[in-house]
Amino acid sequence: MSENISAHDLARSAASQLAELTGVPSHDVALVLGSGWGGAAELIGETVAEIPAADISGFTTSAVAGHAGTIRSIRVASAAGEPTRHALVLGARTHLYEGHGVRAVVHGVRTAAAAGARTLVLTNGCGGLNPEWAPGTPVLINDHINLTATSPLEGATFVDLTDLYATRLRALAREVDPSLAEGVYVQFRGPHYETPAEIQFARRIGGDLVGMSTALEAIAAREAGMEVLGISLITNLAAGISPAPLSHAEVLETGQAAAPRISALLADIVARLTP
Ligand code: 8IG
Repeated sequence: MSENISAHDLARSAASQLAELTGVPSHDVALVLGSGWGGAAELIGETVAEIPAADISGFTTSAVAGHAGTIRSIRVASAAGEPTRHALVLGARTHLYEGHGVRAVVHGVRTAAAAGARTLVLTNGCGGLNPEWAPGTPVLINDHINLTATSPLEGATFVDLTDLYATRLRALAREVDPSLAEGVYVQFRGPHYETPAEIQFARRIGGDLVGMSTALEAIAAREAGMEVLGISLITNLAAGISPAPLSHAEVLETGQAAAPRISALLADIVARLTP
């Protein structure tokens, strides 16, 4: 139990450092920007402060190309007459495969919750299992399957994960783009991509999207009482779905090509989020 307390204490002290460094005492919404999603921050609103994640307690610097290691506080562009809202944009995701443990993976989410955020938007780049979803397609996550064999929760913390990816927020996202498809996200540990046999397994157990993030973060967010929206960008067809081998270069290229559309989508969604 004392270990559990220290993970949350670390998040609370990170949140107070953030409040001090950004000058924004409390944030309303937090976003984790994954592969391909980095451009969205500019469109969400005016950046009030940008802080290297390494300056905040508990954050490890990410080694993955395409993952920005900064945390931004953004004043959300809202309609006239609406109260000003502040978004915390975590460009620095820690992946389980980096080997810093599951606490490090969810520290950003816990920090965002401690900073006041009641809504969390998790984005990622992923592999697609449906051949009709071309690379560059954004897909709403409607549920997940956690194949990491771990949990961010410590001790007898029995948390309900029904409607983890809030139906309400998915409906709100579809108001912005009615063409958005939905699917089940399967988190693997990585860092290797799957074998074609593992992708067939993921299909048979009900998966639509495969990746190396998000599920553990969503669990930690639910523990913290946040409402979660998850959106994946399909950056590649999963192994064996297309005959082409997978490459991180392809992932980055697809992300760049899709950036204008998905950034605008995300900004429109954030503008409509109400606590
Ligand atoms: I971007 O095909 C991206 N991340 N596990 N499989 C897994 N993670 C991914 C993939 C993929 N594409």
